[in-house]
Amino acid sequence: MMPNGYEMCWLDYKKHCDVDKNELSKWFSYICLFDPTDEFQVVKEELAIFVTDFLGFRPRFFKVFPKQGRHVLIGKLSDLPVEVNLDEQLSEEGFVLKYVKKQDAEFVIITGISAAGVLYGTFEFINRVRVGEDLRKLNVVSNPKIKLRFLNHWDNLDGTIERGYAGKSIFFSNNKILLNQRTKDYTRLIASIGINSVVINNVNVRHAALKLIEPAYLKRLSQLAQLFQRYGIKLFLSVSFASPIHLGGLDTADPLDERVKKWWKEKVKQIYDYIPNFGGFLIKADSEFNPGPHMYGRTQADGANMLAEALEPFGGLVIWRAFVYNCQQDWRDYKIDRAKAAYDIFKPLDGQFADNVAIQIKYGPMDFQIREPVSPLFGGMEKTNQILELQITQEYTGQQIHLCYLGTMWKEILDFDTFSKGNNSFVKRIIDGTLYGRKNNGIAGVANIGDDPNWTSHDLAQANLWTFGKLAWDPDEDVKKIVEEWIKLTFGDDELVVRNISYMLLNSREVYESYTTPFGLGWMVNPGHHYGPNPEGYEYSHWGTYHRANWEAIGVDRTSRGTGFTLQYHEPWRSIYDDIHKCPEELLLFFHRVPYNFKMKNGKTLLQNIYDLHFEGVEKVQEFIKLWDELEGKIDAVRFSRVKKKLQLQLEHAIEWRDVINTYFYRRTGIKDEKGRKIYP
Ligand code: GCV
Repeated sequence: MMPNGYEMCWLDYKKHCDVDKNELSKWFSYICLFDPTDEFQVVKEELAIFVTDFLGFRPRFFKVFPKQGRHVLIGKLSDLPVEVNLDEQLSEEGFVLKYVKKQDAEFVIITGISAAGVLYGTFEFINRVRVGEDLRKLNVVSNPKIKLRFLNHWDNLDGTIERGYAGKSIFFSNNKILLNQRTKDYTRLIASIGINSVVINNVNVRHAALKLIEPAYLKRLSQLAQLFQRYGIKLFLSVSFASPIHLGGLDTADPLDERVKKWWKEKVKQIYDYIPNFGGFLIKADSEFNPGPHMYGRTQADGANMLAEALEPFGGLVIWRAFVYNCQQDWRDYKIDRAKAAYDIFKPLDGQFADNVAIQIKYGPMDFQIREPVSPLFGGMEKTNQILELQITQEYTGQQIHLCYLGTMWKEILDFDTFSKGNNSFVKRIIDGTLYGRKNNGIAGVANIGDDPNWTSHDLAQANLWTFGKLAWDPDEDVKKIVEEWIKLTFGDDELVVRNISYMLLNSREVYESYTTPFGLGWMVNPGHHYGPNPEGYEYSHWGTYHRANWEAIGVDRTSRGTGFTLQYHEPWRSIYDDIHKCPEELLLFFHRVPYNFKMKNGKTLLQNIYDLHFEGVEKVQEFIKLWDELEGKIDAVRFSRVKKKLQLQLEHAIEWRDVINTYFYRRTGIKDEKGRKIYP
């Protein structure tokens, strides 16, 4: 526990695994730091916290090169007094951890080309020490595969967080910007998982947030940006496309209007005067009542490029969201399919976006449901920078009350083969820039943190934040390995602790899916806050999210015979999704309208599968509780009981989901559960 009352997740250096601290101390009594340009202040700070908390003494730093003993040696590659042979080339943010013996002295070296690289290496080094890795075997070269590794915060200036489930904003309160110890600890936390870009405010830019790019806020933002910079992070802001009207007094925000262009150019210059390392803008335009270029008959490219032109001289980026769709649909209109919108709007613009524009695309064509197919826009655009948007915050996935580890889902998305350039055209190869050779690609996660003492409300939801960073650094990394490392750093390396928590995390997404909306159904939530079951909550609304269940069938026909959504995919997906017998069953109801008595691969009907999954899902939550109970006494009492309470609540709410959904279908169809379990008539 930190002195000011909150915890530092995986960075709490007091928790530890079974390691020989006396042996380890020998490496740390004499840390050699080569820092001619004084860039490693935060590296020093981090090591000082680590050695003090973990080993129990304050380390000393020296600039001389020792001839004897064991030492940690830190510096940029170009400044090191020893030669380090590399098996792989280092990129700007990459790092090296290497054991070297030189005559009577032994060194573990942390190095990189940039200060950020050395900092990332320091965090990784500390993690490896904490889990007891043999330092004499260290030989790591690690480069981030994805260039832009974003956290997006949906924080409002009044301190609330849109879709936030872990308290209030750590950035804003009462329309003021917060800058305190917590801001610094946040920066440490996210730098430790390799995040290099942060948007601190909500994409829905309203009220005071409209003024964030005014001098009254820019001064303080520049201090925040400086803090971020010390940890290799760039500050970005969400801005309103209508800012020239709100702030500039113009009567238009038309991107082709010369006055509008001029206004943005001057505004951008002013921002850079205050914040020389400013990252750029994130824009939600023409989306859910936010203004955009469509209002003026212009394209998304016209809008994005106008801003890009203003940012270009300063090296700034425009991150432009593809979440554009008609949110005023009539539910009676069977021709419009929201799933098709992003592709229909953006695909024709491929090649028209400026080099410093990146299109940020939600992973699925709808909106962060527990299961959706991967958006066909990945693989649809070849000449456009792309950012994959994921939701770490659990809006539709249990709101940090339910255990729902998302790493397994993200891995499936990253590993999805779009076949856009033949085999192996994976999403991860699009966003790491290797498939299409574009430069400004990335990954963005909508953050799940707030000012709760444990940052994420559910302690196990910290694993989602951790995993996001790890996959952003290396989308090829194994999720099980990522999870186990997190458990060891967070709860220690007791075998049962690692086994049980790992099992719970790795299975939790399927469990949540099974008692909520399996087979790609989605959306059966209460409108507005999106928590808890409501089978027809969105059925007659204007949001374009319908399942159209009647007495004999459910689902939307999105095949070539229906809305034509499947035609947005490359072969073989187009044919696979189009065919009810070939479509992956977990997505069946996303692509097809299916009779309840449809026979599935396991020989049972669709409806019986729905009933079974809901009963089994609840049983699995009971199993999670049993597994958690086995850990009593093996992890600290505070966190044990906090998680226990969440699991009990999850069980209660899973039962509600089970009964509401099963009852809904039973009442619709009149078909009984084969096994005669309790469903309400
Ligand atoms: C920030 C969904 C959410 C909104 C969110 C929106 C978006 O519709 O419910 O809260 O707005 O997505 O991603 O822009």
